[in-house]
Amino acid sequence: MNLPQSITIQPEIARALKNGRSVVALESAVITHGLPRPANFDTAREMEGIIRAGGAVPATIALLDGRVHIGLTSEELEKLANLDGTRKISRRDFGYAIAKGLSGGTTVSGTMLAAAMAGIRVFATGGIGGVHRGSTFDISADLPELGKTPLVVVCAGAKAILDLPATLEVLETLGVLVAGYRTDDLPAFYSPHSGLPLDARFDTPEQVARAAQAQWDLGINGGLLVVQPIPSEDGIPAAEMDIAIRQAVEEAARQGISGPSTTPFLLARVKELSAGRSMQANLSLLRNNARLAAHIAAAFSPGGVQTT
Ligand code: PSU
Ligand code: MN
Repeated sequence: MNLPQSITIQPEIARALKNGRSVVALESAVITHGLPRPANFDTAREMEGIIRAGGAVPATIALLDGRVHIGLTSEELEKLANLDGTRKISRRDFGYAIAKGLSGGTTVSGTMLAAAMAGIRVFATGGIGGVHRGSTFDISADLPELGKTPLVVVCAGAKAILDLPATLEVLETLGVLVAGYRTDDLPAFYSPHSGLPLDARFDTPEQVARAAQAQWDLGINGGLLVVQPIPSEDGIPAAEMDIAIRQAVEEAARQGISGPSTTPFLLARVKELSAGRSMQANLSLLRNNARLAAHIAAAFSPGGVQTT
């Protein structure tokens, strides 16, 4: 594999890709900006274990001292989880972070971009970014990335702190199919249901792999977004979450929080306002998505799944 100089890929992952074994990419903005210590490190390790248990090789992607890492050792993961002042790395940040020798967690957009370069086809995350409530010009770089980078992205919907109907509209415009996994409406991250109907549904990992492969065979080189509801026992009813979310959004506006700090601010505030319940929910859906992503990766046969 001919990867740019600035990328380090773990030998186990390079070998797995070469031999047609399943690999699942994991993001790291959730480690640096999404979860508090020590839950960030513990959860990252746990997700890697779940992916291994599902028969795939985990590839956590991050920037360390100006190098893009595809796969982290346990020591590297621990270092990243405990670093202060890391940058959130999305598409726009790579060149800058490399030139300045920075470390940071890759967002969904940053992770997709690096994963696709390495030939990884499946990626598990918690929730994608989207259109922010009340600020329709704050649109996450995750959305255009989904429109142009060929990866199956497994998530629990867009984060409920966002404007979900607007997020679905933008994804449609960008040519991204949002498909429910064993559900007919968009999950709202902390809550299993948003009530927003979806136009596509999959019930098995094989169906997902077949659809993605068919799309890519046609040269439609965009993502496929698979949305899986949080396990019902860990879900928080949308109406309940909404009270905390509204308050957090108001506070962000009042305090002049903007740009990449918005999402981490809202997530942290919602966690406080929900007395930690939202974090338990976050951990549960992350594990659940890692499990499904491993099964989808396994459903891609070595030479690509058969579409006929
Ligand atoms: N999901 C979580 N926690 C997070 C994120 C997702 O449970 O912290 C991160 C993802 O990395 C996503 C990013 O790509 O938030 C979106 O940030 P923004 O809205 O600034 O694009
Ligand atoms: Mn933004």
